[in-house]
Amino acid sequence: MSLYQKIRQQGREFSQRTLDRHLRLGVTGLSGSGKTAFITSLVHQLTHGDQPAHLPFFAVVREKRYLGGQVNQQQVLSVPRFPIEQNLQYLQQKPPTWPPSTRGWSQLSLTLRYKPAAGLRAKLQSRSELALNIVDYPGEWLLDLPLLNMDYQQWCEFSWRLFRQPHRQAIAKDFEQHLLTLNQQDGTELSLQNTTDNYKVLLQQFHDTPGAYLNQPGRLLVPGELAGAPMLQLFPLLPEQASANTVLAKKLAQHYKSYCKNVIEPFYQQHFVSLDRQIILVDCLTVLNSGYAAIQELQQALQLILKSFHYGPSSLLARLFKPKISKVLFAASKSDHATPEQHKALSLLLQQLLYQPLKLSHYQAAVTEVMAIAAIRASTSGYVQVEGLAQPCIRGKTLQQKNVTYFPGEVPATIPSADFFTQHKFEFLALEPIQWAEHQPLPHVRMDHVLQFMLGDKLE
Ligand SMILES: Nc1nc2c(ncn2[C@@H]2O[C@H](COP(=O)(O)OP(=O)(O)OP(=O)(O)O)[C@@H](O)[C@H]2O)c(=O)[nH]1
Ligand SMILES: [Mg+2]
Repeated sequence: MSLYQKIRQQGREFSQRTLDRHLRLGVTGLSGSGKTAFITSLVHQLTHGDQPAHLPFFAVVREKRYLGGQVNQQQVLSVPRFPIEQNLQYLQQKPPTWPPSTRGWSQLSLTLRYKPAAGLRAKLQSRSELALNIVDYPGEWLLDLPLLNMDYQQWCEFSWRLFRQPHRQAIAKDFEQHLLTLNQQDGTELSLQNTTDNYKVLLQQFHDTPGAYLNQPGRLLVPGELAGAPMLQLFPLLPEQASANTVLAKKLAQHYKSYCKNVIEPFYQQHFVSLDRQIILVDCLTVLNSGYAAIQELQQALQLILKSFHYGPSSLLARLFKPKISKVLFAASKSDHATPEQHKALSLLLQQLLYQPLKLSHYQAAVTEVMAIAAIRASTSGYVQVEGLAQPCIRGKTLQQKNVTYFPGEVPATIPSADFFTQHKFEFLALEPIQWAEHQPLPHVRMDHVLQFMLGDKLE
């Protein structure tokens, strides 16, 4: 982006923010939590969903004041644009499929038009506008944020404590062995690259292990435009190796510092520092499938990530010069994998999972809410008769393209104990999207509640 373009864009945003007509919505979640599906649904609901029956809880639509939303033309052509049209195409295929996992960052800006409800704005204007900015990125990159609060030595200690957890230990054995035989005075390019390649294999194995969420650095898994950059030659030495004054330890500490300064810090500044509102998506059902250790690691990951955000009330001056997140929605995503009467338990489970972070954000005075949602509903719900009794069930298509009608099981309202998991197995199935045509509203669960919580007050 040229300096001139940057200044122009910033100027436009500044004037909209001065008028309080601009909102940056942060969509936060680990890889696979449903960020891309959520943004796709949000944009489609805002640009097509003006039917009160489809979004009954979204006041501006229910009150027939919504005049429509429009995706803005990208002002700066070098900025990657969120591929909304392609994502919708995936959902329209026969059979429909989910948009692929995200490999780089992209953004989209929308203009929402509405009739003000009452007050001064309604007296002065027959229509008003709100600009909405959203960014998508690979979930793996989010896990880099906690690295900003550690130095290389601390990261090595943190990593090896993690790698010694029961669900990771066996997988990390080969890499540990590799490090033990490594010449600690060899800081050559070839040696660094070789061990980095080994570490990359380990990270990929972790990534494919259910419940192993905390895989750092994120750019080793999804390098984006950084593929081949020397600072990506990065891996955690064993803590006793990292604290020794060797050529290798010094070189890796240098790469770590450079990675934090040149990659994580700018990414954080550009996309996370000035958020106004945030939705945190958590896939609680998949983590239940993966067991107790997975739940603990998910909690740890969320707790670490949420420390990176600034929460608090938003005055106009604060919004302009020291932005803070004033509203946070904790959403249990993919709730359509469970039957509707289980959704209450699902949001209670999420609330418990986030106990620490929630306490933190309450403490810092953001308005928070917890709910179970599905950005793009992939099942229909109903009842089947079992021995004369109506049993709730859902219908959908598995990823193996098999039509199924079943009761996926009860969702525990609190985190089950480690013992419970030794006797009980949760099996919430992943489902393919429902066949859908673009002129139809995109099926969802509680996206109208999400929109009302996130945007309702700005569309008054
Ligand atoms: N049933 C159902 N499945 C969903 C929903 N949203 C996401 N999924 C499933 O979750 C998978 C991951 O969703 P994404 O939106 O790609 O997740 P992401 O957070 O963008 O993941 P990364 O791009 O890897 O960071 C999808 O491929 C779907 O299988 C939903 O609302 N309902
Ligand atoms: Mg994605």
